[in-house]
Amino acid sequence: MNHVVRLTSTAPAAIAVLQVVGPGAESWIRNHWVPNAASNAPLGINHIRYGTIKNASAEAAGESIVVCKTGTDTFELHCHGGSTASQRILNQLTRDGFELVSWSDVLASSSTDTIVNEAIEDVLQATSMRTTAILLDQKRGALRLELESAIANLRQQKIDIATKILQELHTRSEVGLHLVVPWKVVLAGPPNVGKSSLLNAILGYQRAIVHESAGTTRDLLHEQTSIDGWPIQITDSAGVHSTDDEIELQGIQSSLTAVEDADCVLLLVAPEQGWTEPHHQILTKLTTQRVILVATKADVAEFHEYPKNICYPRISTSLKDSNSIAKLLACNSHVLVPNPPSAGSGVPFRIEHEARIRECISLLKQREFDRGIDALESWLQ
Ligand SMILES: Nc1nc2c(ncn2[C@@H]2O[C@H](COP(=O)(O)OP(=O)(O)O)[C@@H](O)[C@H]2O)c(=O)[nH]1
Ligand SMILES: [Mg+2]
Repeated sequence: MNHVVRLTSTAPAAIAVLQVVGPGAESWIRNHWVPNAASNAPLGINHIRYGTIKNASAEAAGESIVVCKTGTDTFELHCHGGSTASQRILNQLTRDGFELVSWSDVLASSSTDTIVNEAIEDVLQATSMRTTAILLDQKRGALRLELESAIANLRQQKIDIATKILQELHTRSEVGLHLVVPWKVVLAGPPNVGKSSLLNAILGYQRAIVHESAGTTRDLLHEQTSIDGWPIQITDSAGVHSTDDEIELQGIQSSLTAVEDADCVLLLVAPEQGWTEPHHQILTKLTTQRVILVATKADVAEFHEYPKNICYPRISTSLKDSNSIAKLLACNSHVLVPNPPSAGSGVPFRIEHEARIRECISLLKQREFDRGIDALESWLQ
């Protein structure tokens, strides 16, 4: 069967690689590809050849690619990264009868180890070296090894050791579930405390409009970045305050919903206004314990008068002091992942992994040891 697989991720990258497979692969390439050095020599295995894939419409420029034969009836086409160039070639191939096969289908047919397959799929979505390294550890078997060790201990009636292994894995699943899906970090506070300015300082460019007049930010503004290698979706929000303005009220409602959904909230307080009623209102919406109190505009005045019963980490920042922003980011990284998994340790990285481990821990608590072993073994089969 003639088919094509996109080997590289759809995330932005320098190069995209398509694998074209089947008895019709070579003739398709010969019909659509013009080698740079005119030659009718057959494509040998592992020979690298440069050329251009012709465009379906004769007027448009073709796409420069490298062709490499990697096996009988199997070729790789290396083209420019991003989705435009590769998608155009994919469209040409599928129009000519090549079936588009997904990565997960290829993995499922080449390996029976689902954790390995899942890790490979997630590595393709990873956006930092740090998260990639953790996922590669799981691909190499770190999670499987710890689960097998839990089973072996259960078989030897070492229930405490097995429970400890599973509990540690369960703790690590929190970071595991955020290797691809970013942590949601929300900047919240009353108007004019410097939320949009801080967003821009964290991102390193002017993403949000900053102005001395209150109510400049009216809607939620999301941006993807990473802090210390942890993927983050950072959200700037409208300032919370009392108003009758219908549009502002909608913005404030969105801010409070964002706080409710957040994995981490940076609650900003500025020296001019100090601690206000909106700060309390925001705190009542929290569903997370991950909060940092950020006293902004430290160059104007230092703010310290927090209410006594509010015990979250505190940081002072000033746009004029880049060290203070770096300190905030370090604090944020620590609040999100206080104990980063050490190299080589097992990390559950899918929702199903967390659920299976939680279920097994609960079986062990009920002293259902055989069912615990069965649950783990059926997962690893
Ligand atoms: N001096 C000083 N001014 C700041 C700082 N951060 C923000 N501002 C000013 O505070 C005003 C409100 O900032 P903005 O980011 O729009 O606040 P937001 O309403 O909370 O988003 C603007 O005039 C900013 O330039 C800071 O660290 N130092
Ligand atoms: Mg703003």
